[in-house]
Amino acid sequence: MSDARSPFIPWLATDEEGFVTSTTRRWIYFVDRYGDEHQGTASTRALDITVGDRIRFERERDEYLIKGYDDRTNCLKRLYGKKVKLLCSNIDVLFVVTAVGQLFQPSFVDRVLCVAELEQIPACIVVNKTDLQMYQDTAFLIDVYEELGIEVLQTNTVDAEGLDPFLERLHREPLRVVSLVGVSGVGKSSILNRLIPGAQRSTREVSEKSGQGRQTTSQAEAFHYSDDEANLFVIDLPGVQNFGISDLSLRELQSGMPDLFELAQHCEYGDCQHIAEPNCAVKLAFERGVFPACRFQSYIAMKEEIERAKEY
Ligand SMILES: Nc1nc2c(ncn2[C@@H]2O[C@H](COP(=O)(O)OP(=O)(O)OP(=O)(O)O)[C@@H](O)[C@H]2O)c(=O)[nH]1
Ligand SMILES: [Mg+2]
Ligand SMILES: [Zn+2]
Repeated sequence: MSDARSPFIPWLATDEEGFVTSTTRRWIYFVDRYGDEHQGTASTRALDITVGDRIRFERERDEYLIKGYDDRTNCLKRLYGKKVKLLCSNIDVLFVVTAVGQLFQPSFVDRVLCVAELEQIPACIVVNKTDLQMYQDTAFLIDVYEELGIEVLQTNTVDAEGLDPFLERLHREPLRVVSLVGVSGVGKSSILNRLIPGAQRSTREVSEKSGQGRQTTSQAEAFHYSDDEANLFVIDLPGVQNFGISDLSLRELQSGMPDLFELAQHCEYGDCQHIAEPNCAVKLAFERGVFPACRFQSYIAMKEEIERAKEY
């Protein structure tokens, strides 16, 4: 039965389909097309379920068995040690959240953008905490990413209107699932709480966190958001410090950086690594200041990480 408090999810076609909102070692939490919440366990075919998956379930008395999940349009993953961690799936827009000042880390942003590009997840950068002093570095980085063709939104969670650019993005096209990714402390959960006050995600200053690990958010969780123009889920991810990418090949790394890839077409050697080769168009562009130093540094760091992983 339809629950008056809960939203109807039009893109779940049948009563046996659900949308995964969170997972634990034991349980998969999901909502059905009427917005009713359930918890179930997975059959062996559905063990790698992530938040954002569309599942098919069976009900037997009060127990729910998840039989499988639909093909994913994409899946955001990162390497943690030697293990691939699946973060979330079926993302229509990935918001890479940063903040003014030191929390705007291009080394992190470039990793996520690279993985998003390879998974064909549209990405958008959010620079949060614009109520604080806007440093020159931040303005420079905003230019770098806009130049790359990536939209950069500026938000804060202090003013009532601080999320307007974010809301405008949610309203621009029909979206089902978006996700917030970023290092710890940039304000992902604060953005979520502003957007969906009922979510009540805990938020904290990084420096206040003692002895309990670095992140405030420890579990990925999807929250439903709707207004006159939007009806979608927002996934709040735990802060990620090391977004490992060493499962990628060097070829993938280059494809994941479209600006570098385009320049590389003009290198003398087809297999140019852009380190010490003669007539390297990437190095030349870097030396002339056309290819931003931060992008070049990110490339070198990711390349070294991939090569290190191969040595073992
Ligand atoms: N000045 C200012 N502070 C903010 C803003 N947004 C969030 N904060 C503060 O930043 C701190 C971290 O915010 P969180 O929302 O917990 O950050 P998070 O990205 O979810 O962090 P993790 O869950 O650890 O990944 C909190 O103390 C917030 O109050 C903002 O727009 N301006
Ligand atoms: Mg959080
Ligand atoms: Zn080159």
